[in-house]
Amino acid sequence: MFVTVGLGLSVCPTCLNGTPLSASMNNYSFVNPTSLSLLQAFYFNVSGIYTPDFPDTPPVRFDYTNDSINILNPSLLITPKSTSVKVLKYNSTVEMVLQNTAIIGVENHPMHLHSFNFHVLAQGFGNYDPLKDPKKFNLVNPQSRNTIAVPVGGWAVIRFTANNPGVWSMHCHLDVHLPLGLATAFVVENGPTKESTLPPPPPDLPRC
Ligand SMILES: *[C@@H]1O[C@H](CO)[C@@H](O)[C@H](O)[C@H]1NC(C)=O
Ligand SMILES: *[C@@H]1O[C@H](CO)[C@@H](O)[C@H](O)[C@H]1NC(C)=O
Ligand SMILES: *[C@@H]1O[C@H](CO)[C@@H](O)[C@H](O)[C@H]1NC(C)=O
Ligand SMILES: *[C@@H]1O[C@H](CO)[C@@H](O)[C@H](O)[C@H]1NC(C)=O
Ligand SMILES: [Cu+2]
Repeated sequence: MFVTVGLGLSVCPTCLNGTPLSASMNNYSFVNPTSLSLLQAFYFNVSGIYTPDFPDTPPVRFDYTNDSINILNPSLLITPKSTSVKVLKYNSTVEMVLQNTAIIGVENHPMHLHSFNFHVLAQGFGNYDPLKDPKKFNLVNPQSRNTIAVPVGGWAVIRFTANNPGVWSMHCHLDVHLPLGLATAFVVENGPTKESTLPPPPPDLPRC
């Protein structure tokens, strides 16, 4: 996956205490569901809580880290709200390039993944180069982390194995960016065995 992370503007300026600021991954600004949790929706097969349409690439290609972007291409600033997740087959290997954008402004985003540790293969400044930068991948002794500070105006490449079924959030860990929508979630499907199948909710799960 190639995933942009950064700020933007909301189409709904009054949504978040009047601030027009928004934030997104691949131009999808995440909104938590209110009627049911993501995990319950997955377990009980309830549709309409999330959409499995989080894209593997940004909908628009642009010069991601060019500071002039806000003036040159103001139409890129608006990021729509949704509850979009990425569905993964059990045990699949996920490689993700996290690319910071200069929309509104370049900023550090400590990207945190629930449930999994990932390997950090490479990091750099500017736009990720799919031809040159894979040569920098550390496939020998990469760091194992659950959070990666994507370099300001730069990129980081991570890899993990989706071997834990359930719904797992991936989000920027800055308190101010999370409610702005800098998040998505992975829905990891069940595996072939009982051990790789999501157990039912506990009987004492609090009810709304
Ligand atoms: C959800 O759908 C799956 C696949 O069709 C099925 O195996 C499972 O039993 C369903 N779960 C519930 C709680 O209905
Ligand atoms: C940013 O984009 C503008 C317009 O395309 C271009 O002239 C400029 O060289 C770019 N800046 C950098 C640092 O690449
Ligand atoms: C995000 O999506 C909106 C609505 O489709 C579009 O206007 C905007 O240009 C997109 N921005 C980027 C950075 O893809
Ligand atoms: C998941 O992948 C690992 C490593 O390839 C393999 O050892 C294991 O058997 C797989 N698990 C299942 C349930 O397929
Ligand atoms: Cu952030």
